Amino acid sequence: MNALPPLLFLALSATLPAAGALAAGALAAEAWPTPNPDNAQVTELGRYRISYASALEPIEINRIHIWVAQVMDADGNPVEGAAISITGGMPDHDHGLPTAPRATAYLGEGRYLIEGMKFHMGGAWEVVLNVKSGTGDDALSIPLDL
Ligand SMILES: [Cu+2]
Repeated sequence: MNALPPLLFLALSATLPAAGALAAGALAAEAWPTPNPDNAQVTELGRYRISYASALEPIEINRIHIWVAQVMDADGNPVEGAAISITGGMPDHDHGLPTAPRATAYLGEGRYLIEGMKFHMGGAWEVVLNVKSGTGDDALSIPLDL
């Protein structure tokens, strides 16, 4: 009696993070930014192809916003169940990101919701998406000129 039926458990797993994101003030599902796979970039070791979209386009200084990253494997299949961590900063200034962005929900089709993105000054930034999955560890460094 204490185990959820598998289908119900899957449904809860899929909806709870999204509900949390909405409570945190994120955009409704229909408004999530949509990465364009045609713009995908290959990770350092060639294990993944990642495209991303920012809810702020262009990105504005000092505004917390969300990104969506779409992660495909080298064959173009969506990568599910990956652990994504976000690092980065301004290499020229020797400081990191002012926030600790996190991947908070899986949106399907290899897409991951990233909350807490913020840049607090103009200049050359670097955002690093670190991906761990059964396919292996790899990272993509995204240069941004803000
Ligand atoms: Cu700086």
